[in-house]
Amino acid sequence: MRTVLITGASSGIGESCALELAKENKYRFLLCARRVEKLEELTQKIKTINPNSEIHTFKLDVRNSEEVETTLSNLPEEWKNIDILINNAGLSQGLDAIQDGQIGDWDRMIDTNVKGLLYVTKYVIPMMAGSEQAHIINLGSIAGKEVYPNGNVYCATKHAVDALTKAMRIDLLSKGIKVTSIDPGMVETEFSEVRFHGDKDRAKSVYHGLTPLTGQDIAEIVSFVLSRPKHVNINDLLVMPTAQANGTLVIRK
Ligand code: NDP
Ligand code: 8X3
Repeated sequence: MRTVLITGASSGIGESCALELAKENKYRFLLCARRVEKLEELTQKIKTINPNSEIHTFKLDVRNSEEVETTLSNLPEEWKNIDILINNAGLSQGLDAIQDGQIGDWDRMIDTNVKGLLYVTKYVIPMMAGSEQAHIINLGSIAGKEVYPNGNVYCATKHAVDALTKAMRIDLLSKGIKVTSIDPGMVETEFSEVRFHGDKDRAKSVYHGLTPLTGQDIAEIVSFVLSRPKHVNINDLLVMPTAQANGTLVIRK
């Protein structure tokens, strides 16, 4: 059994990854997010798929470095060895021109997508020391490859994730830890609702007239990436809906 820690498992891509990997009977799960009630619901769903799954859920705000250190160092003894980290927790807030952006939105994106990812990674790496198949998967984005109008700070955070993925791959080479970036285009999750501060209609309109990716699509890719033999690493995987050519160009019918 490989122990996988998924951040942001309460929704979207993180939740789908847990459900997909649960089908395989090869993983035990450390699942965290701020909304613990959602993690309890997810635990029930996983148990339906695989009643024997071992799961430990806990509350974690990745933005708080002290909370990350204390929570991870106080995990129960049987959960102190980690094979796989899926750095998935992340968000976009606002879609405004740089001159109109809100400082609170900028802070939340930078603190979560960049600093949060760094904090979790820092404290998990030592927990991977005994692993034969250690692997870190970072959720990047098409927004980490291109910049689109009004995407400014979100794109900057995902460009930072892209740089950190490359840096981790270099620095962790001697430790035998694989590092992969999965970079999706539009995936229909709670992402747009969070971006538009709870405006469900505006969020829905993002996906109107096209077929976006689903969390399940990304989870199947994560499963494939994790299933490669020890000598094979997928460095970087860019995946788009067929209806989306790049960061800006979509075709709606
Ligand atoms: P969701 O909003 O559905 O899920 C985001 C998850 O991140 C939630 O579980 C949320 O949990 C968690 N999260 C947010 N802030 C924090 C925090 N401070 N501490 C801990 N957990 C946090 O969006 P997605 O599933 O779409 O997003 C997952 C990742 O995929 C993100 O990194 C996103 O940038 C990336 N991505 C998404 C794309 C898309 O189009 N949807 C495309 C490309 C990349 P909670 O609120 O309970 O804490
Ligand atoms: C999320 C995808 O295109 O909304 O990272 O930036 S996009």
